[in-house]
Amino acid sequence: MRPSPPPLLPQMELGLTDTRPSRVTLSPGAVLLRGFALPESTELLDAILRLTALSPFRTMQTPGGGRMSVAMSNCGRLGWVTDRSGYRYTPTDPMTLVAWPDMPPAWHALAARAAKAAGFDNFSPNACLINRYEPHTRMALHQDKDEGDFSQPIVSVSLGLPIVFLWGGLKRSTAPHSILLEHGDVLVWGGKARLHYHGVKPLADGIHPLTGRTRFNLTFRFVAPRS
Ligand code: MD3
Ligand code: FE
Repeated sequence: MRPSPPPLLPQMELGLTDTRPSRVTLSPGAVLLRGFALPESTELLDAILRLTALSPFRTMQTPGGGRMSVAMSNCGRLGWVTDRSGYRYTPTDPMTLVAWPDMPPAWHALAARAAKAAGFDNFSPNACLINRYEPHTRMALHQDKDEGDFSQPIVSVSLGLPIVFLWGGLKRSTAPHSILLEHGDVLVWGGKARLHYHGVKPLADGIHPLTGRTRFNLTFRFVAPRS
């Protein structure tokens, strides 16, 4: 029999106060906004279910012939995909052969508000990658460089189980720092941080009251229209 994970003890029940700062600059251009999306987290989770009923979660093939362990979907004008022919953004979901679902206005507004809070005005994402992690799912160190316009930040929203996020430098060889991303946390990556290597450690098993054994991550991007 598998040992069951320890029950979650809310801090308040333990009589503890979270004294960590809510806004942390990790490096120039990289800002962690702890709990920024907490007030709308249940609405975000409801919307993820609605959107992924239209464009279901799927694991994608890498150009090298492997398969990513993260299950993905998208909303917005463009969606990120990978298959044997490479990484790219497409206006159509290759699984359903119709356009990706519209980005909910509340999602666009949240991403723009977070970017502004981190010092990036006028962020208007046209793509949102929706990642789903189950226990053991991980994401290897990589750069996000398929967007074409690196003057715009990327805004990421974490929901459900916590995960250890790895944040490296401009070269793959730079040893990454570890930082815990929790339910409701928002990260903004712009300026010098935009092309930094990053990834996540394998998701540790657990039970989140709103998502069960799952973590979701939303990444809001501005993808330059192809000329
Ligand atoms: C730093 N996702 O989808 S989010 C990705 O938790 C991705 O699902 C991870 O990396 C996840 O591409 C990490 C935090 C993040 C997202 C984009 C970044 C950090 C970033 C782009 C540039 C630098
Ligand atoms: Fe990434």
